Amino acid sequence: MKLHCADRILDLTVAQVMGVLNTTPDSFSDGGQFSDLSAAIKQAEAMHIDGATIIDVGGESTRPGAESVTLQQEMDRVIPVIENIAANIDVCISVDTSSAQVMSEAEKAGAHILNDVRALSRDGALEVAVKTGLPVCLMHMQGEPSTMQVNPSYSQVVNDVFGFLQARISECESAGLEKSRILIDPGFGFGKSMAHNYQLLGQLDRFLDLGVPVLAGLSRKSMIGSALQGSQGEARPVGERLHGSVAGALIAVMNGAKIVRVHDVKATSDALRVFKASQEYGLIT
Ligand code: 7PJ
Repeated sequence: MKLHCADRILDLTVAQVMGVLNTTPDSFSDGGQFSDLSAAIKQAEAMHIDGATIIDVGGESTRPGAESVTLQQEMDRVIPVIENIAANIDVCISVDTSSAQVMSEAEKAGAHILNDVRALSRDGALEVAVKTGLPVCLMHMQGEPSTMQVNPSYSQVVNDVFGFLQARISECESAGLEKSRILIDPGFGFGKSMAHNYQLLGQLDRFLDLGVPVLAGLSRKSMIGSALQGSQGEARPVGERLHGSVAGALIAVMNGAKIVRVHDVKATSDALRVFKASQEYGLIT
């Protein structure tokens, strides 16, 4: 299965690693240390060398309770980074945004994939996405980041998320976005309890019925921190979730994910290479 991304082709017969490049000063998992341009480029380069075939550039923090960002701030954060990566690194660039204007400018700056945690629901986003000709990741989220973790509720989480994504794929297709350009993501941590997240992870293969590649992002998220909680019930700190995150990424891929969005690229790539070798030698189907 090949995904055409502007002038590039991603081979999704093998699971690909998407490295997270946050340009937000308040990003929860890297403390904002990459907000400076040259540091961001260095980080992108390192992730590429470590095995990332996609770099996901984001300028809006969507962690629970995060403050909203202005359009200008988001533009100032992500566009120079995208331009610079496009000029210097031989890698696919995705832009993590919900804004139509940012999508449009990102495409001009050299982005290859649009990644929208709001599944193109904001004003103009769907129209702009169609115009760019780029592939789009449609993610499920219940609520908005500021309040989404307050009391997430579903009648049956896997069915509900499946139904949402199925409807969104149809709406996008009706608006002129070809199915071959669509990716879907159940949105781990976006308006989901621990139980919701693990039901989605355990039944991720259900989403393959939608007929488009599945992307999964659970790196360093609270579902990992909660599974690794200490004896007093305290969540494992964000900086100590590497091994748990690698396990989560591997489970996602074994359950059919074709792209995993991660912070720890080298560790994840190593795990996926061992998985691939096991498949090639017939140990796992
Ligand atoms: C995701 C994302 C995710 C997709 C973020 C974080 C929060 N995009 N952007 N899927 N998460 N497609 O990294 O914890 O899960 S930002």
